[in-house]
Amino acid sequence: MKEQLEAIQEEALEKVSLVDSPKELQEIRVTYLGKKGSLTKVLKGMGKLSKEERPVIGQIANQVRDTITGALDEKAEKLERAALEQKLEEESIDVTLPGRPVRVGGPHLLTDIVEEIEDLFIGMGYEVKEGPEVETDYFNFEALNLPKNHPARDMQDTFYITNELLLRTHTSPVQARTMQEYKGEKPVKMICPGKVYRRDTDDATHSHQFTQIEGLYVDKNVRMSDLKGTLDKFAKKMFGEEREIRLRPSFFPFTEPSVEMDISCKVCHGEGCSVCKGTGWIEILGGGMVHPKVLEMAGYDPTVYSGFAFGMGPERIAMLKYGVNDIRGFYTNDVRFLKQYHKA
Ligand code: 2NM
Repeated sequence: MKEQLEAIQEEALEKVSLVDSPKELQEIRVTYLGKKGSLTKVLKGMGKLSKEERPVIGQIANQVRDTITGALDEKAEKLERAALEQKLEEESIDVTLPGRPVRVGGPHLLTDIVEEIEDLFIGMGYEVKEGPEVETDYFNFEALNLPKNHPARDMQDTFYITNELLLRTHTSPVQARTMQEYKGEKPVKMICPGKVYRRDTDDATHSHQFTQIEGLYVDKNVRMSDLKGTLDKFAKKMFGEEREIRLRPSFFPFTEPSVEMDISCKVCHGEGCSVCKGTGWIEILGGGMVHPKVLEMAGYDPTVYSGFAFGMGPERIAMLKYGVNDIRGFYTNDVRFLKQYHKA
């Protein structure tokens, strides 16, 4: 019986040394130490032994059981450790590797300029209004004192869709719509940014589609001096406190009187240079007192209400502010151009 036990131990240890999975290890445990295991069977036969033999064989059997259990436990721990090490190896991260650069986009230069202008006027109590780019002939022309066959309609070549529908040539129709919406009953203080369209051939300074921001302030007792003060504030905030403005007489069908506004040249301080073409001044916008007919058509009594309006091109503002020399840069979306003007 002693030999039998020793053979079992030898065989079990051999098997334990060969396995490499916890599942197989468990199978060995059952095969030798389980209820129907081979060691258990031998122990069950101990009753047949003599009184003298029993304790001797019993001691050996215990030793064999302990040895096999020890080998199984040791192997189990070894396998567990190996599995953990493999897992750590597989999931390890090299924190010293350089990161992959994340390319971050940003607002378009024009978007930034438009928002900057919006913020300036919001700060002066203006609301921001938008309107349709496909406009009716009525709001784009008629309501702005440009009746059919008016010669001033030739000033802007228009993309017509039908006889009555067109791509708006300016954002003024948004102002006409707003005045009509307010029914001549309350003041209007608004700006309207947006895309406009003209039948132009694209070159460095012209584009068939560009951006406009127009402003309108209608109330009782609005005067030309209010327009001048407002635009002076705007020019200084936009281009620098040292800038001067000047108004020159001009003509627009929807304003009377009409003006064009220049800002003093930053490059030569009025001496005359290539940027201001020797004049010391740079034109940046147009405006004037809203024509009584425009007020009247929108439902405002021109003997009670008066107003000023103005319009500017954000592309031109951006070109002057940042020295961009080709308007097409705004629309071709070459990232090398655009990212030069990304704000931090
Ligand atoms: C300009 C110049 C002058 C203008 C007029 C109006 C309206 F709808 F109130 F009559 N909106 N914008 C206006 C006047 C725009 O842009 C150079």
